[in-house]
Amino acid sequence: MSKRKAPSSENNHNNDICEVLTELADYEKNVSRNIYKYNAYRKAAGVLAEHPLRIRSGDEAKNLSGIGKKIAKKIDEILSTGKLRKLENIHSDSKNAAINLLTSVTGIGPAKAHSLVNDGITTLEDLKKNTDKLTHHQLIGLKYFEDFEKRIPREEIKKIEKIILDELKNLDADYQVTICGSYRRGKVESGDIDALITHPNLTSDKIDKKIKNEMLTSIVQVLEKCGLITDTLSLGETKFMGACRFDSEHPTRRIDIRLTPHDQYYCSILYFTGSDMFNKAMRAHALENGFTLNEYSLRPVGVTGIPGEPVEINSEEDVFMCIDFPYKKPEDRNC
Ligand code: 8DG
Ligand code: CA
Ligand code: CA
Repeated sequence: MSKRKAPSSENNHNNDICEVLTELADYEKNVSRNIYKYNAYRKAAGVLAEHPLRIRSGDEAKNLSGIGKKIAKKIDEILSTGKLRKLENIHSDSKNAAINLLTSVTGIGPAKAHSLVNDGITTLEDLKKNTDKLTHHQLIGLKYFEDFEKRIPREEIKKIEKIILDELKNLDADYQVTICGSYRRGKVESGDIDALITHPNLTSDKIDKKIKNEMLTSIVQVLEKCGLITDTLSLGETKFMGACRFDSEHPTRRIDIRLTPHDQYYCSILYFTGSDMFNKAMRAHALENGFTLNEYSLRPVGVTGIPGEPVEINSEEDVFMCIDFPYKKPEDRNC
């Protein structure tokens, strides 16, 4: 999805400011396509969400990392008027509104949204009349637009998790499954389901693309057969993106399934648990301590700047320990 949510609102003393900054971030990403500004607003929102006190002025906010003069000025305006003119102007521009709407259809990114709007396609009705302009992924996104906009209650993900665990156990008892994302961070609702799967036979040194692809294909087939998976958006070598449904009483949900080598499993779990802001902070900390961290591995970076061989990782805790970062439980990674 092209829109990422505002940082957690639970215990957030600066929620109103965070919401405005997150909307500005979305605008920069989807309309201006300025990723630098997008990241700056996201970072500022993240820092404010984490701040244990209500911010009383832009000057005070400037003491926090990631908040400079321009954002501080906006904070002053929000605090004194309860709104921001820049955002009001953005809202009143119909082209922006159209791009925002179109980018909320899965598969439609900012570039595609711009091109559709330039062709005069600005509403879901317009999209339905121009299906020839859409890819298979975008068509499924349009088909389930209302369903995909709905948040998924934790209890429902729990039930879906059980189906996946049971079905894969039947396929091969050695499969390991972890539902990551906001669900693993303990959220009561999630935007989609992020399933991470590994198998002891799958290791990065003897990766056989064909075997990997066959494994993922057979996993998807089993989940289709039992009626959980309803549609495929894309099926790659290691990543499946699709739709699933618990039963006909429930909406259709977005599900991502990733197959990861066994020796990379914990780095992947860490990455796909997020939050993305937490990942950013952790990666930066890793670098300061001479390591490079990504969804695959943790590697030392020598003076040459070239990453060395991956460190052997057998748990998430191992990663925290290696980079000297105090361990945080998934529930505490919601920044
Ligand atoms: P949600 O689905 O409830 O909205 O939240 P989420 O589970 O945290 O977000 P997600 O979009 O499903 O992404 C899952 C994790 O993937 C996220 O928590 C951290 C990792 N991730 C990043 N950066 C990005 C990114 O730019 N896009 C996406 N989709 N995921 C990212 O660290
Ligand atoms: Ca998710
Ligand atoms: Ca996801």
